[in-house]
Amino acid sequence: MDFSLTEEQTLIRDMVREFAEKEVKPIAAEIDRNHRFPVETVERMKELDLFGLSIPEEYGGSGGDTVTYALACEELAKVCASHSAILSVHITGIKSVLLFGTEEQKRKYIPDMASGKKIACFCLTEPGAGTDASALQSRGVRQGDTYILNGSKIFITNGGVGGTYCLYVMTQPEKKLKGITGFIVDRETPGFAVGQSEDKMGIRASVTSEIMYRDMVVPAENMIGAEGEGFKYAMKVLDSGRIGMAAQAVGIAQGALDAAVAYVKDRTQFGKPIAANQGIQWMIAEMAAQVEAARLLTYRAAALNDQGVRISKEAAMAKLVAATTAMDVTVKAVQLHGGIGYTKAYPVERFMRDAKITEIYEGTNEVMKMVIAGSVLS
Ligand code: COS
Repeated sequence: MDFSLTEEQTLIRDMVREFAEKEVKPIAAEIDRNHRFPVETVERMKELDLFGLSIPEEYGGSGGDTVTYALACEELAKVCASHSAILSVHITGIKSVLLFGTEEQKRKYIPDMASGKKIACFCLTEPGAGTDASALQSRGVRQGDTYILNGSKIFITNGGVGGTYCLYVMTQPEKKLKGITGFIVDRETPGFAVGQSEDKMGIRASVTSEIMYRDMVVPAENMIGAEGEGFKYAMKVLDSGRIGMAAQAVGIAQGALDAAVAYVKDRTQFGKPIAANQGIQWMIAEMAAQVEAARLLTYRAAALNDQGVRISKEAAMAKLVAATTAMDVTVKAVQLHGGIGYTKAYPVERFMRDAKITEIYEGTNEVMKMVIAGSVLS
């Protein structure tokens, strides 16, 4: 068992770390406060080829494996979880086409997504279909060589800034989850509209929007894979997406831990740094061990994904442990800062708000437990 990173993984991690430190960190508080999508750093991420990470070069991606992608998500989240979310969900958006699209679809759609020219969106959730992803109300009705799509989606990460949307709708409602079909939809398609964006607790610099489609005509050739297979495709895409989410949680937790370590060494009370107290040391020790455990589970799920085996359980374990860790560590980091930690003078209150979403999106902690239990008990 070799826990070391390859030369390529190390190079990309260091490149993303430098970008995050130099260019993202200085704006992280402001974009959170102003709820602002960071156009300038997103452009830089395109220049650095981050939007094509883990996407094969033959489709215009920048290559690299899932571990590399996880490292990038982690490094971004260490300073700003919004940047990590923007990247991670974009890659999840591409995966529907990469894993299940035809060769023609891959050549037609992936290069523009992988370059960042068209940001990708993964569109599954609806008001009545969250954890129960099979309860979709969106409908697709075949008409000749086309499908007519009607419905709406909510909580779509990158929704307001997307270019290409992988949309899952019911084409055979009587078949329930075996009646779900995926489609590739361009933002310019008549009938497609972006609705309101959410005013969120955390990851406030990422745009989370409602999207709507009314009598939208989509060519049948834009169908992803086979009709009725959409649920399985979406679940498989989410399996790898959850690695990005786990990595994001690890990054948030590491960022909070780093901030807490710096603070407890600097803050003096009763004539000595508070880090000299054993109570504080034990908190820091627990936080550090939790972060490392979450990281190892995340890298392992990523490495397994690259071996092409089913990783539903491993990804769910990584996301569950990493999200719980992120929440726990960020709450403790605020506590270690005392009163000032509750203000915006330090980043830990932002990390705490950002951590919460990792316990919810791309499958709640409870869904992760359902997936894990389903696998363990089978
Ligand atoms: N990979 C491949 N196939 C999968 C799969 C996966 N990860 N997960 C499920 N399937 C298949 C199953 O094998 C089963 O196939 P068969 O009918 O051929 O046996 C089928 O899909 C149905 O699976 P299951 O019975 O487990 O589905 P459930 O309706 O019980 O759903 C949960 C299970 C709750 C785990 C699933 O709906 C889920 O993950 N929900 C959360 C969705 C989510 O993350 N939403 C957030 C959206 S993005 S912000």
